[in-house]
Amino acid sequence: MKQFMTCLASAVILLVSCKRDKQNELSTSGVVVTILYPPAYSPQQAAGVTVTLTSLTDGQVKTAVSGSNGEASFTDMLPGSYSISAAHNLSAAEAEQLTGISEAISLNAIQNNAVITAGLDARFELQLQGSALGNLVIKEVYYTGSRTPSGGTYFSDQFVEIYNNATDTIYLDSLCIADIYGVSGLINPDNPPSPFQDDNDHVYASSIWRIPGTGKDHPLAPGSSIIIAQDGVNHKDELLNPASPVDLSAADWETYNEREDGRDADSPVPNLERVYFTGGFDWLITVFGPGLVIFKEDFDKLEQVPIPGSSLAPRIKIPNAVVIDAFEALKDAESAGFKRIPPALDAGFVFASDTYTAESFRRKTASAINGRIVLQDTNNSSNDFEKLETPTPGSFD
Ligand SMILES: [Ca+2]
Ligand SMILES: [Ca+2]
Repeated sequence: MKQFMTCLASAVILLVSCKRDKQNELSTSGVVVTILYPPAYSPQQAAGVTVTLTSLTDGQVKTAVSGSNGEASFTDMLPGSYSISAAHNLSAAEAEQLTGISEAISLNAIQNNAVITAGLDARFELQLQGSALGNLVIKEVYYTGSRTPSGGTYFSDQFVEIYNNATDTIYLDSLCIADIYGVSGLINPDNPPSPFQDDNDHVYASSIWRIPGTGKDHPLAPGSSIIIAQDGVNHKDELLNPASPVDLSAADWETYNEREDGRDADSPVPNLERVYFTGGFDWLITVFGPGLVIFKEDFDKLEQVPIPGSSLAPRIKIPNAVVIDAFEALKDAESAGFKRIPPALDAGFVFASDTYTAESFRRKTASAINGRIVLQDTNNSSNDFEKLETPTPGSFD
């Protein structure tokens, strides 16, 4: 009898131990975590990223590195709740390959409470996030104006196009555009350069227009643009200038300069806010070559500065630090001494062959990332812009 009991006990122990083995075998799982770059990056799969699984039960940590397919694999994982995290630093050169924008960036991703069930292989997908790379840029400026069929001059068809050159949506609310004070060259023999030239830390605006909105009213997707027209009409109309190169009736914004005498027309195109204005009938930017900046800053924070030796209205002093992008055009190749925009914002300038040539200046394409055009931005209009025989509002053709 005693022998039998011992035997039975052994059998029970054997059974238990066998069951425990079975449980251990069942309890581990394989886990694959796919790491993706932010949506605007190409390719999407992020290789070489260290992925960390931290058990929320006992704090145990396991790591694996993602392969070229973006997958990091883990074996023998015990069931339970985990936190999955990934962090990845890109050098400027690496970021340029993936986004077209040459800026170093740190990317991160985290998923809390990832549940691993006993015996079941699990897959998770994490998308890395980071601050936007790139920014708004001036894509095209058509300032030269055009000739009418009878050889007259026409300048109401000017426009500026602003492009989202970044990896994320940018909200245009409160974005300002300004033309910078100073002549474009020796238009008259006694023309002096801007009296503000010695100040390399600011630009001095003659007029400022602003996109309305309360913060998130006007999103602009990566690779998209807006057109700001002097007048948002079809300039090819018989009554305007049939020889104009542009129809701006589909412009996003126009500069409507409301006046008692109604000299500027208010087309159905939405109006920019006129923040500060020292021009005439309309926001005519000089056909000899304007200096332009886009920026964001409360107008009330900007200093109003008298023009030395002039009784004209004060100009608005804008710090370089708030300027997002700048464009400088001067009268001709010999006009470098008339630069109005500090080298830190724009080290060069463009020039047209003459006034009213219908020539336009468009920023060069640096690369295309998964179909999204990335524009060249070296803060030098001489390098970054090319002269076109005719404007290309809203396109690159
Ligand atoms: Ca207008
Ligand atoms: Ca309007």
